[in-house]
Amino acid sequence: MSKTFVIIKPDAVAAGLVGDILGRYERAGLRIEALQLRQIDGSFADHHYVEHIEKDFYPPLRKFMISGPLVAAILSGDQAIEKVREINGATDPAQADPGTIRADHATSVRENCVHGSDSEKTAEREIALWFPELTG
Ligand code: DAT
Ligand code: MG
Repeated sequence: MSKTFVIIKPDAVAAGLVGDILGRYERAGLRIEALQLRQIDGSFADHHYVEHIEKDFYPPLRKFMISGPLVAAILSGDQAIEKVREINGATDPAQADPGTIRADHATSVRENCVHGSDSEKTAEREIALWFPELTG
């Protein structure tokens, strides 16, 4: 059993895709451990995307991430980190496998519907950042 952290990004919330996306994770056997609709500010986005803040693509990504409500979630299950990234698909929707969330719904590399932690260490860091009340 492992835990991972997921974001349903503002584009997907605005497009009415929350139910579709959560359903894909649940049908893959993952369990929702925490779930929150919220809007973040720029400094919070900087903490979440700390490894990207120096990159050229970051300023418009930051603007996008604070542009509207998003859904933050903790999911648990067997191979949760790997399963979520497989269901999400490649970062660039043009490269994503058919049937993945990004292939089906994302409109660009930047507005790509979902985030999933990329390792156990990242999942721990992101869960502590987004759900501090659940972290010991
Ligand atoms: P992932 O979200 O698949 O883990 P990442 O960590 O490399 O991808 O990048 C984080 C987010 O930044 C990604 O979901 C969308 C945005 N991004 C990455 N590369 C980009 C690029 N070349 N142009 C625009 N946005 C980009
Ligand atoms: Mg990443």
